[in-house]
Amino acid sequence: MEKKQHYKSMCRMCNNHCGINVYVENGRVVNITGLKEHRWNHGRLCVKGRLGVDLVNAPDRLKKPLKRVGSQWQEIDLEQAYDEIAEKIKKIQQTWGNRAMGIWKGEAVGFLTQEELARRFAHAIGSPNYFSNDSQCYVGRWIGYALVSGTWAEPDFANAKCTVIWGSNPPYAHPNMTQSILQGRENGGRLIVIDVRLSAMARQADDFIQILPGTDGALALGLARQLIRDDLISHEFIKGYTHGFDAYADHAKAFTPERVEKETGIPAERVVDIARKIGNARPKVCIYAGNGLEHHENGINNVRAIACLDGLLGSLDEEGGNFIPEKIPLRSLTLYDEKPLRHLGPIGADKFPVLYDFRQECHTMSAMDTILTQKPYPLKGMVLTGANPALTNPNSRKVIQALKALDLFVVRELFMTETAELAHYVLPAATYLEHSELHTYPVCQSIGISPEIVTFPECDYDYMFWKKLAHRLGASHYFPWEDENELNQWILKDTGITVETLFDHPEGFKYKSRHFQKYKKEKFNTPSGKFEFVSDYLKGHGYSHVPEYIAPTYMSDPNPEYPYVLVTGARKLFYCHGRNRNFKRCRTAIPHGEIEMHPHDARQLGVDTGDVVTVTSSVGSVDIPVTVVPHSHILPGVTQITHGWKESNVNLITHDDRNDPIDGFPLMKSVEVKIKPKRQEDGE
Ligand SMILES: Nc1nc2c(c(=O)[nH]1)N[C@H]1C(S)=C(S)[C@@H](COP(=O)(O)OP(=O)(O)OC[C@H]3O[C@@H](n4cnc5c(=O)[nH]c(N)nc54)[C@H](O)[C@@H]3O)O[C@H]1N2
Ligand SMILES: Nc1nc2c(c(=O)[nH]1)N[C@H]1C(S)=C(S)[C@@H](COP(=O)(O)OP(=O)(O)OC[C@H]3O[C@@H](n4cnc5c(=O)[nH]c(N)nc54)[C@H](O)[C@@H]3O)O[C@H]1N2
Ligand code: SF4
Ligand SMILES: [Mo]
Repeated sequence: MEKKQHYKSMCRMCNNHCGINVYVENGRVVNITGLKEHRWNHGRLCVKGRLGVDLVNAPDRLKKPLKRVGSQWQEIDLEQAYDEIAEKIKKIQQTWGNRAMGIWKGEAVGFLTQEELARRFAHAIGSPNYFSNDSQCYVGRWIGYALVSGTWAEPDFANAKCTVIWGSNPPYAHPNMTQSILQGRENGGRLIVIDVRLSAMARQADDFIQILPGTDGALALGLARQLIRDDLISHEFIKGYTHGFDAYADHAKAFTPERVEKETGIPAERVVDIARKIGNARPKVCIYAGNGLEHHENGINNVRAIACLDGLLGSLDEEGGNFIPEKIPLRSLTLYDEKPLRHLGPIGADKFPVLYDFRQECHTMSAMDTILTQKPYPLKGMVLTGANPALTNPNSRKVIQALKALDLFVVRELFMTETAELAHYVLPAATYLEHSELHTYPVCQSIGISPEIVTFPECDYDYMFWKKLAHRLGASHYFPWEDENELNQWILKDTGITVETLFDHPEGFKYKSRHFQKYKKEKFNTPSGKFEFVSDYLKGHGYSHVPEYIAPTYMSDPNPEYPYVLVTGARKLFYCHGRNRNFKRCRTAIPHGEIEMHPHDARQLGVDTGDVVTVTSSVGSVDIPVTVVPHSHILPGVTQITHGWKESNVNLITHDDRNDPIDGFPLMKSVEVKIKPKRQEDGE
């Protein structure tokens, strides 16, 4: 009998890359446990991490390339599939031009190398049209923070005297972060949670501030006003290293505690109290902004208003504050310098230039309109890997209609998802246990590598896929590396670290020890080189230079037809977006979607837990079972639905065309809806 083999690797069931032990018997992954010595997770493994075994061995995994023939799927040889796809890409390029092709990477293939490969391939074949899940994920927060301080810093929770978790639920979404937050608390730090719901994190808090959806900017400005009035600010930081303080302070003046109460629903005296608690802990204050702040029409400015608090408190790049990690000089795979293509009009860059300036990302929502209208030019082909936009992008009906209208749609997947079903070719992908990947951990300033542990014959990993396709499209010189091992060596070349060293350090190789207050020697990565309370760059693009507050529409212009406000996407423990619904043990634990509803609203609607309601916005309707939550969980009139359920897909009712004007994020929270009980006679 074959001996059990043991590998040390990194989990990729979400983007946390926890260190793991992987056990293999007779070529089959049989167990995954947490890697004790790993710098990041210290042996902890969350419930999704364990599901890696279910993922790699799933009976419904795609192992053969499939081609659509009429309404049927036909198995096809892999090389034949590549040949046919390349021919079809060439035809699109010849007929409509290179920019008629789009490339899309999703959350599952992640960031760093996999993201850069997708970006590289797009440019290698002459198209500026790179799309991803990121333009509705962390990019809003990233841009919001980058506008203010040139970077999105990493909170040093363990050493904080006061931690503010704002619109995030780490116990479900970031298990490791939770450990550092609780460590800070054990060390005597205070924990403040600002959320629309009494989340798992909020239940651990010293102070839970329940806020109305989308009104966070008003609170941030109110806190700023109070901190300034009480003189709980860092004069040294403001004087030495910032730009635009007076204009910002002047703007904040209007946000009296009473005004904040009116905008946010938070009692005025609590605003004053929280400001004092935060101010008195300065500079050891960690503020972490989560996904709850995105998907609003004033999202970026709300994030900017929060980011500005770091400058007031002088907590940026402080121990126990928001720490700015130092980078490791990895070689970049993107071709933006070598082969810039902005002149070709990346989709969405005209409407949302800030998104393209900061991220070189195209706008996925605009892509759907472009496919359907051929304006500003035809987008005819799409190659997508590791995403399921038919379920995860707003306005699913339009997404499906658009993706179906493509001349060529290629999907690389593990499973036959809602998106894969729309494709012309579905190619089986390799899981994270089937290829080797580099990953950096900014908080620990360390880097790790994962080994290729098992393989399946026709499940190419991403690099091999892009390489084989590029070779058929006359772009082979952009993909010269024989395999991932050679590629990883090339990426590491300027760091002085080798692949072998990384394999010798499964705990993560520390590339640098931490230094604080680096701004005393180096400039901030902003146009002024300073911390920017106001942005002249934004002003140049016609936006407000101060982080202005605009109330969400359901507050400023309530529509009696849609009396409830819906937030979406609060993470659940077992699921990651559209993933894991095909695993039995997940379905047993959380069998279906739900709308979280206050008892008062449930009573008014005459419904109880388990009853199905129809939720309707101006975009569409969805039927979903009710969960009546405890009184303190959510405010009356506010509801929540998590995305990712085919049977009750909330993105059927979210908005693709109501966007944050700065970064183009879609309105998927603060959605105005009406709710009706679904009666038996309404049918299924
Ligand atoms: N209403 C609403 N919608 C949201 C959000 C919200 O808050 N509310 N959140 C948004 C956010 S933050 C994000 S990040 C997006 C995520 O949106 P997507 O990127 O579409 O994420 P997933 O649904 O996880 O899709 C990942 C797909 O990749 C497949 N996969 C898994 N591993 C691999 C692999 O190794 N290789 C390949 N090729 N495929 C693999 C999985 O089977 C899965 O179908 O959703 C967004 N959608
Ligand atoms: N288990 C699991 N883990 C995941 C994921 C997953 O799908 N499942 N997805 C991963 C990805 S791609 C991402 S982007 C992260 C996201 O991780 P987080 O940023 O932590 O996002 P959530 O866990 O959705 O928590 C968002 C919180 O914001 C609250 N909220 C909603 N609207 C508002 C608002 O207007 N104001 C305020 N203050 N709060 C609001 C919600 O009630 C919720 O508790 O999670 C990652 N981790
Ligand atoms: S948090 Fe869980 S799913 Fe995410 S990488 Fe860590 S163990 Fe894996
Ligand atoms: Mo995300």
